[in-house]
Amino acid sequence: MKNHWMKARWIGLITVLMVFLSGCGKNHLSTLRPAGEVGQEQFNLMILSIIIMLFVVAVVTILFTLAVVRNRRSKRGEDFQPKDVASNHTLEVIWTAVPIVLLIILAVPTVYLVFKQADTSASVTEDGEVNPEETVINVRAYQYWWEFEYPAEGVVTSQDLVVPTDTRVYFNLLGADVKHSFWIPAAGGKMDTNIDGINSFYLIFDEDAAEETDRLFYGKCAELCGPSHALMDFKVTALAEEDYDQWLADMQAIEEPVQASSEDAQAGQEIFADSCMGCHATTSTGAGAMGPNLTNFADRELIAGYLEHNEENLQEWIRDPETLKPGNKMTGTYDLTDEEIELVSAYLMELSVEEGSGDLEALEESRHGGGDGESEDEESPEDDEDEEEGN
Ligand code: HEC
Ligand SMILES: [Cu+2]
Repeated sequence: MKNHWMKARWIGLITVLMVFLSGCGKNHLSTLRPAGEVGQEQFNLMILSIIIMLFVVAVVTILFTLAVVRNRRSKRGEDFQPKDVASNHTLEVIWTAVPIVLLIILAVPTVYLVFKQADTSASVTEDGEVNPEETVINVRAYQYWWEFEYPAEGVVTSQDLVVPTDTRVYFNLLGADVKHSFWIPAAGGKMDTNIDGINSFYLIFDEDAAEETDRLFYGKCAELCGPSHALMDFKVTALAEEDYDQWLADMQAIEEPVQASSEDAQAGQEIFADSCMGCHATTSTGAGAMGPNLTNFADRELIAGYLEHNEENLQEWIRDPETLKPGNKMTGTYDLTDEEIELVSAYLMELSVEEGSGDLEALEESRHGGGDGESEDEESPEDDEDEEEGN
């Protein structure tokens, strides 16, 4: 009797777990819901290997069960000896040939896709320059943040990656300090960012998939790189081609640091020039800096890759980055009073490039539920963020 109860409890537990798991697989960060061709190909490969695995498991289980059931002592008697099939020629041929065939079935598409997805030859011209016809982005991974350079356009940004939809986006990956790994689960990857050589691949972001997720995908560092590895996130905004071009033009237009408008922000700008400018650029040029480029800081989705973007969090970050992101390279490099922190954050909150492109502002509002309900998607990324950050 008790045994039956134990069984029922297990079934209950497993059912609850399954319901729980079905909550996984959000559009904007799941490998299981590919957002483009590369992700889809990798997903298909996963399915193929799972089918082959299940086939092997099924065949072995059936043979094993048959052998056990048919040769039971109670049925066959005490002295029964099963037939000796050691070195049976036919059987040996079968169990050598079948795995070889299975491995070939797995190997052919795998090798084909490995080469196909690593083919970035279109991203360079014949004389080795970046091809201006293609979207090429140089990614540099730092402990614990990301820098994105658009070499053909001369634009640099950080933390929030902006890409066009429905076209190949070529990435050249490099690590600045230790080895990291670049991963946008919904779109494909991952690939290591090494220190001593560039790794390249491309991803595609479908326009339809982008619309479903309010144009926001999640990116991650997928290589344990230090105490704040888990906080080394970035966001990907996938825009239709013309909005993307507009964004690039807006970035390019900022050739000089934007003059702060309010009085507080002006005072903040001076503090920034004294204490922060050494590491942070406020024009969209110059890759390889000590800290993230802040040209479009106010337009970003998050602060430091994971904090909700508001002035309170910004001040907290400037006051005590070490608590928020242990081991980061900004800690202890300046000494500001609370008042100075307020002024400098007032300045940073003015660093926006999106005046020119109303579409991006509308997008921002729909992501944050401020708009008139463009985001019907009940699994909008916003919901998820609330869970993750526990606000
Ligand atoms: C020694 C170089 C250095 C100095 C000086 C410095 N920072 Fe930073 N800052 C960094 C680094 C590195 C990061 C990235 C930290 C991380 O996420 O791991 C960062 C991140 C930030 C971020 C988050 C950026 C983003 O895109 O989310 C803000 C905002 C910021 N710093 C503001 C400031 C301000 C304001 C000052 C001056 C009071 C300052 N920093 C001084 C190096 C520096
Ligand atoms: Cu990392």
